[in-house]
Amino acid sequence: KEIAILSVPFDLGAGRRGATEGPSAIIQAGLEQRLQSLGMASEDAGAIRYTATSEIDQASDNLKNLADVIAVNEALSEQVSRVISSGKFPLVLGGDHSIAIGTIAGVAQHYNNLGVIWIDAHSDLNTPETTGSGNIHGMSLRVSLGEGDARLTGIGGAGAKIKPENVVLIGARSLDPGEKAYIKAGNMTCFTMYDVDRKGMSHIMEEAIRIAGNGTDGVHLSFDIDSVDPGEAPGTGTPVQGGLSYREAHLAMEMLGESGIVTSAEFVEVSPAHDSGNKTANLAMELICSLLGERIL
Ligand code: DIR
Ligand code: MN
Ligand code: MN
Ligand code: MN
Repeated sequence: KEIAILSVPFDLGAGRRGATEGPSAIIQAGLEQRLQSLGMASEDAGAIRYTATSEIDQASDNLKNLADVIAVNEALSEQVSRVISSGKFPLVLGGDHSIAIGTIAGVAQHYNNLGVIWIDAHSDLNTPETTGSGNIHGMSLRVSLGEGDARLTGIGGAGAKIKPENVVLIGARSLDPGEKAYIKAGNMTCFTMYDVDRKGMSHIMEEAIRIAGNGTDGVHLSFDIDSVDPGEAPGTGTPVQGGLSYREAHLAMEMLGESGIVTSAEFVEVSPAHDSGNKTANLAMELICSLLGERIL
């Protein structure tokens, strides 16, 4: 299947700027050539264009830069849907994680019961009521579940795009009180770093593939590069120690690739300004290749 690469140079959903340069850094790491050597055709579908508002409103409380987040995600949702209609596999490069709102809204137009594998140090399950930062990249999964500000949940059509029982979180180690309460109360599976340490990544991925694939008609992978340990992925806005090792991250991608269940993917939060050389963008490029079929032997 041909890969359509959609770049989303956007960072107004995050508290620290820098993820706008993520897509170009991942592409410049040699993504297309490497996919070509795997025998995969890819098309650089270009950057999402949207009309930005003139003012930066970091001051506005619990939904910072709301107008820009809405504008970029409406445009992204349309582009993602168009890519799927054309029979291609959408590969979205962020950008901060607020762009998952648009990606999932676009993907969900084509699947009645979409599974989601969300690999992240965080859970991005905040609402305007529970957020401590006001940054919308900490709310995107909750918005996709149909909860939060109606102007966000309405992107790409009103209502929930996914169901909590079809979502699997992997790699969590920094959760806000409201996020913990939601996970503990609900039917969403969350494999924290404790679980990864205790059971091993191989077992965790077998479980994740089984749960996200159970009764679903497609599976979206949302990969926040801050899931990986800052030693391997320093170039990101909100690094958290104690993350996935280099091999755990690759194994997750290799097993997802082998499973054949993934129907769309996004890689977010690469911030070259915080990187050491191009280490983190290069890692993201490699992980994409592992997902799409690259193997050691
Ligand atoms: C925090 C950090 N939970 C927030 N979230 C991040 O701002 O809501 N998500 N960094 O990726
Ligand atoms: Mn995230
Ligand atoms: Mn984030
Ligand atoms: Mn994160």
